[in-house]
Amino acid sequence: MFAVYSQDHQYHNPRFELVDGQFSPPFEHPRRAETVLAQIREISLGHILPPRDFGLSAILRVHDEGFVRFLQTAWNEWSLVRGEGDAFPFTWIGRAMRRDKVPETSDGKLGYYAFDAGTPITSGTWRAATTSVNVALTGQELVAKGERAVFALCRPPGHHAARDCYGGYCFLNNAAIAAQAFRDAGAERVAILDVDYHHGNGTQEIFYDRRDILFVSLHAHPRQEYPYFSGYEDERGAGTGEGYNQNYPLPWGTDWTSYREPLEDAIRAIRNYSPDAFVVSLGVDTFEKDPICKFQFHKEDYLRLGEAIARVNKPTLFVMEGGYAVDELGLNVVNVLVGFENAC
Ligand code: OKP
Ligand code: ZN
Repeated sequence: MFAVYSQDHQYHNPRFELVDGQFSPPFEHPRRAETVLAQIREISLGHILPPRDFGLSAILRVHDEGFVRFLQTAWNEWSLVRGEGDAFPFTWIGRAMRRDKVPETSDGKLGYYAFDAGTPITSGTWRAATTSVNVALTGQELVAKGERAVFALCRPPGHHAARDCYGGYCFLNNAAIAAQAFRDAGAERVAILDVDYHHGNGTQEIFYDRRDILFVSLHAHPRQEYPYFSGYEDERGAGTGEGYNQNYPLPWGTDWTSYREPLEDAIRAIRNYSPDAFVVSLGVDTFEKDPICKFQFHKEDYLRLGEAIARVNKPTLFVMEGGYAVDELGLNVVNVLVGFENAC
């Protein structure tokens, strides 16, 4: 299997993250991608290709233009007022406040476009986030041209980024942009399976009213877990997209034994949909030792997960999302890819 990687992810290297009311070392850091790269080299997964530059057009198929321009200039505008540190919002749109007006100032725009306070924007965030999109799109192009499967080693991740919102360590939605690119390259139906521990609220929102892109997600229940306000079972899509969004919220403590059935159900739904292309939002923060998550996957379970994904039996693009147990991260990711390849 080809992998796509660029070291430019390193341009997103925040100094701190707001965790439990304190500025602490970030969970989402450059070493994550490097350890996954080392592990795919170690097992000789296949050639590792650099991304090519796709420009902004594919991004603008999915994201709001004002939002994209904001991300592009956010840190520069912040630094003119606030100096060299990373940009954090300090305000939010309250329930009954105006969401139809975008403020002009740095603080105002950060509050308008962010949905959490744990996602700093740094001087290099735009460069890293657009590279991450290019990694996904390079993988997408290879799959569209006939590869059975490609692994896009994206960083920063993307599945929390919505049409005009960033948060959850995500700025641009790599998986959604790739799924739309499959459609634009002629695929009639695209399925996305999100196995990250957290609900992919961004991907869900982007395709919520569409039936040409099926979104299926297994994740920790939002009544207990981030992102809290999205990911319930009754979110099933809207309008012509009704029935084409499927959530499997699962309780804290979920292990492979209790994950298997909902996963089989999800895979069955995707097979019935018969997509022309298949995108997997691959987070391995379901791991028992993940520092910010509460599922109980063991390392061998990722082989089984890869086998299950292979049963969809369609051209497949893996897009890297979360996973924060950095010592085991590479092995867990590779186990999914190896399990997949062995079952093909
Ligand atoms: C991104 B992805 C820790 C809070 C962490 C943010 C989680 C973002 C996850 N106390 N909150 O889906 O892996
Ligand atoms: Zn996650």
